Amino acid sequence: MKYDIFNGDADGIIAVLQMQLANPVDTVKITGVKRDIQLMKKVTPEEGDLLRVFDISMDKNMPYLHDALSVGARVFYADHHKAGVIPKHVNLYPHIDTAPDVCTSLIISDLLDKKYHLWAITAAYGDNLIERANREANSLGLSEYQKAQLQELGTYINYNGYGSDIAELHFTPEHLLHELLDYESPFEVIEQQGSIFHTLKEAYKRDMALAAKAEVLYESRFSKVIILEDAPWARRVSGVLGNMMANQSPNRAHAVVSHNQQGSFTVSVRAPLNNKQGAVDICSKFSTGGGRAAAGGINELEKCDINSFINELDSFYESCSPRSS
Ligand SMILES: [Mn+2]
Repeated sequence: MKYDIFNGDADGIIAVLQMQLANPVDTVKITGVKRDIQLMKKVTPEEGDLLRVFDISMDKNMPYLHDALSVGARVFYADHHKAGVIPKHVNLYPHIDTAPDVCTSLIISDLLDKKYHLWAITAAYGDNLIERANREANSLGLSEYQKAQLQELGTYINYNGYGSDIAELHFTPEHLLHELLDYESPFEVIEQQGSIFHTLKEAYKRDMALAAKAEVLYESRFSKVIILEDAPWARRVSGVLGNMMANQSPNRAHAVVSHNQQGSFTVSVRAPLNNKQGAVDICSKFSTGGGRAAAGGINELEKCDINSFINELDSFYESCSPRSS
């Protein structure tokens, strides 16, 4: 069997998209909502299987990776999240780069000689790597308008990945991948009337209009925390809202708190854009937290821990903020 195992956000979907456009392979697709990252757990590999894994932390999948290798499966692994100690194994092909301005789709684009670089740029915008995406776009001579278009598409695909479970998403990540495979270039799906781009755009606008009224839980020079109400739309905007606030106020850290179906909070953290560090460290202090330097999350934060979280967040960025104000 062959498997494509990928995160359900823009970066994960577009990593597979590039591979499949370059060389269509019939694979079983294993994916989930954005926060569902222990995806290798969902596979029972056998000898001779090929597992291609995209945009999920190797560290979080390590036991399943070891299982796969020990039964004699081959594993291609491309990612930019915390990796842990990468096993040395003849059947493991790791492409890991945890630099803060790298995403999985850019790693894949390099492997494919930038054949679908417009798609990789779209994914970089989706992962909110705006500066890097702009730089790559400039190298291709894209106009400001074209850059804005790719940023929109990346944002919408990313937005679609957020929710408590697949049922809360507008499209399953697998379906979105399937739809996007019709387009060699992201500009084609943007230009086509009635395409999935336009459907997502409308949905995004509806949800974001509701989000504009969110309650501010905490605000200082160093951080801002907002809380959303307990509703599917709120869980869908929780990630993109953090990115949007980060872009608007680049010197502050941001957290978006939402209610989950386990009765606790789900938290999405963005480090200040001008100080991309610490998000993963703050989130990892809580048992279901993780992420990378610039962006992290806590899947299930007990409600009684909210003040301790806010305290960790604010004091971290206070302590590393430049002294000049
Ligand atoms: Mn990513």
